[in-house]
Amino acid sequence: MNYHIIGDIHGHGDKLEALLQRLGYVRKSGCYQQPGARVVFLGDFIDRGSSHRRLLEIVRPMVEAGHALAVMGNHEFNAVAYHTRHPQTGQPLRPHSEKNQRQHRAFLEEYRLHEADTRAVIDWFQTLPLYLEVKDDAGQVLFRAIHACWSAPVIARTPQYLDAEFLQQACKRGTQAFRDVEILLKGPEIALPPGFAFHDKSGVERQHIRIQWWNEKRPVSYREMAMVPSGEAEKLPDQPVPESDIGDFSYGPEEPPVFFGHYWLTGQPAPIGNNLACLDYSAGKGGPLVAYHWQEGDTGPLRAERFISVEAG
Ligand SMILES: [Mn+2]
Repeated sequence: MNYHIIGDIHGHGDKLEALLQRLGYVRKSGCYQQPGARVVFLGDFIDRGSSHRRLLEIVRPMVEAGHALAVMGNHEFNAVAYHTRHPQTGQPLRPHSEKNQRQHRAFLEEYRLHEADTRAVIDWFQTLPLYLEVKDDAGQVLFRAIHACWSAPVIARTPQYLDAEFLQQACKRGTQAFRDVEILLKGPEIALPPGFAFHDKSGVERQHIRIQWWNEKRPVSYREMAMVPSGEAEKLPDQPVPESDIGDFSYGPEEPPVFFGHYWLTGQPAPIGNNLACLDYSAGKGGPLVAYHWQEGDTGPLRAERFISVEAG
């Protein structure tokens, strides 16, 4: 089996259709397919673009017919919470605040609140796993897929699918479930020591850094562990990060390859490490939609020449 692993689409059904065609998928009886090949979607289907319906009418049939697998992104998680009410209080699990509404607006323009087709799509989001291992016929793991961060200890204590009770827990700030879902779907962040800060891409001053969760150097400094815009790393301390902050994060070279999205990368698509590849190259903000072609029988390091991008639909 060949696999095409596809990064964050964010409402751009035109880019998805162009990429699938480029990869050799053909629409038959309303469903894109290719003999001997399957897609793995890394989540964040929604929010931002203006062709959600077109996109979801491609993705859902592919997953339901077994031509694709998919994991949940933070935007699908938020959507499930936004459209689900707490059974006791009757309040939405994600408040309909101005900020949350704004983040979700592009989706809501195509799928209106409380309508039956919206409910159907949200129910489908809830069936998506938080993490996935793709195996060969002999049961050996070929590779892993997750929206933002593969952390073995977090995954070990987190259910693969969101049932009603876990969903309620995960929407409650301060719970273990809330923290764990943030790590898996948004990636871990740690606080800088007092007095330190950097500026993010929008120029906003921040005291928390996103970390390279795969970095297994120990001890490791804040500067080495941080994912910050170029030029900002020098502002970070050269002192070691306390183990209590990063004990759950590392990804050894002997582990199966892991594909993830979420990080809004730019530039020439390439692996982050021999067994690590991020496939989010900002399709939601004018960037290309990117896939990785995993060929049957692949072993050894991931390769830059297996990345395939389309700029526009
Ligand atoms: Mn994301």
